[in-house]
Amino acid sequence: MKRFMVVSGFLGAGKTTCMAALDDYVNSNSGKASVIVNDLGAKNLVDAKYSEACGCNITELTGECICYQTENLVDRLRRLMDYEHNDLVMSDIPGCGVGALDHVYHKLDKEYHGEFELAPFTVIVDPERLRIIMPEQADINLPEEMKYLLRAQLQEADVVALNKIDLLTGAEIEACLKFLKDFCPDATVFAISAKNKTNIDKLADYIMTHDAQLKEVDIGYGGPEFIAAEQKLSWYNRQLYVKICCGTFDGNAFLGDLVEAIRMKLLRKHRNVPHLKVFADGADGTICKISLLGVDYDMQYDSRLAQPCADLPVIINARAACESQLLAEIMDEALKETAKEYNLDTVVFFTECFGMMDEGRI
Ligand SMILES: Nc1nc2c(ncn2[C@@H]2O[C@H](COP(=O)(O)OP(=O)(O)OP(=O)(O)O)[C@@H](O)[C@H]2O)c(=O)[nH]1
Ligand SMILES: [Mg+2]
Repeated sequence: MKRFMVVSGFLGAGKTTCMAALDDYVNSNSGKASVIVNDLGAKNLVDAKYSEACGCNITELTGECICYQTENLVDRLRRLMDYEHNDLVMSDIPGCGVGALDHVYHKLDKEYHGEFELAPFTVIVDPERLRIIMPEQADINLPEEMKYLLRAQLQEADVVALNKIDLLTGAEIEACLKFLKDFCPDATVFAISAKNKTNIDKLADYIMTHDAQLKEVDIGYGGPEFIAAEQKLSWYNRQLYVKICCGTFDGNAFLGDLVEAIRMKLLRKHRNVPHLKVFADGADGTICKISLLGVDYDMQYDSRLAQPCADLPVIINARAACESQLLAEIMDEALKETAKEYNLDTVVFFTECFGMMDEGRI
């Protein structure tokens, strides 16, 4: 029997980075691992492209959260396990997601009993976001309603991985760990840096040798707090192509300025973007990937193009605390203005933008 694990956690907590680190560790040490990149909306998302570029074994399962496509998930797991002989398959759920303990783990246990070995339900935590539910109740410009998602995700956890410890002092790590151990007394807590691969070996060894607890917890799924949180969030996915009429341009600077333009416009409207991701494939095989974790933070270049470019295919994914209509307008304006600054022609191939709870969304 082969192991399957769900990796949950708030937007930008580091799920994708952590799964890539675990994938690399398992593939180099004890067997074969693979990642299912799950998100709402279209294919060709930044997480899939970036994970692939980092050398991770990935397959995409998009459209809906894995909570609502059990048959597709099972088909995929059977292929990855029976034909491709993976020892561990991990899937994330969308970063606003909760409910996978019931909708995925308990469902697999009941309806496909014995077919899959369920590894601990793992929740990745960003210490900066955790501060909003810690006693200090930090105000980091996120809607109050997000607190429900952070708490509900922790309630579901068998394993909690406090991520990004490379950014913390020893005392800060201790304070976060103490809070997490009190808040989730039946979970095993790790302190990791997915980026630097700190303690990924310990986390991997644990999830390969322990089983999910299959806890029964009532997280208030579908209730008023759940609805209030989901109502605050919008998803934006766009694929486009930019080209300069003559010469070359600095693709890294262009994408950075685009992110900055989006950030400033959201800030002016008092909206936020818990995770904005931009990805571009250079002609020389190098990539640019930028993450912005909120309007108050600096953008993070996770990878840069090595050379100036004449053209560039770009993917933009935003998970925003902003109404979908306003978000779409902000994105259009930011692209138009930034492309003009760099003298670029733009072709937009695909755009989708929806509020999580928009009326009429199928
Ligand atoms: N300093 C630091 N940054 C990290 C670490 N792990 C992830 N990050 C950064 O945090 C940002 C978000 O990481 P992702 O892995 O994309 O987060 P995610 O949870 O998959 O985000 P969504 O899929 O949008 O919910 C990226 O810029 C990462 O490089 C870490 O251990 N340390
Ligand atoms: Mg991700």
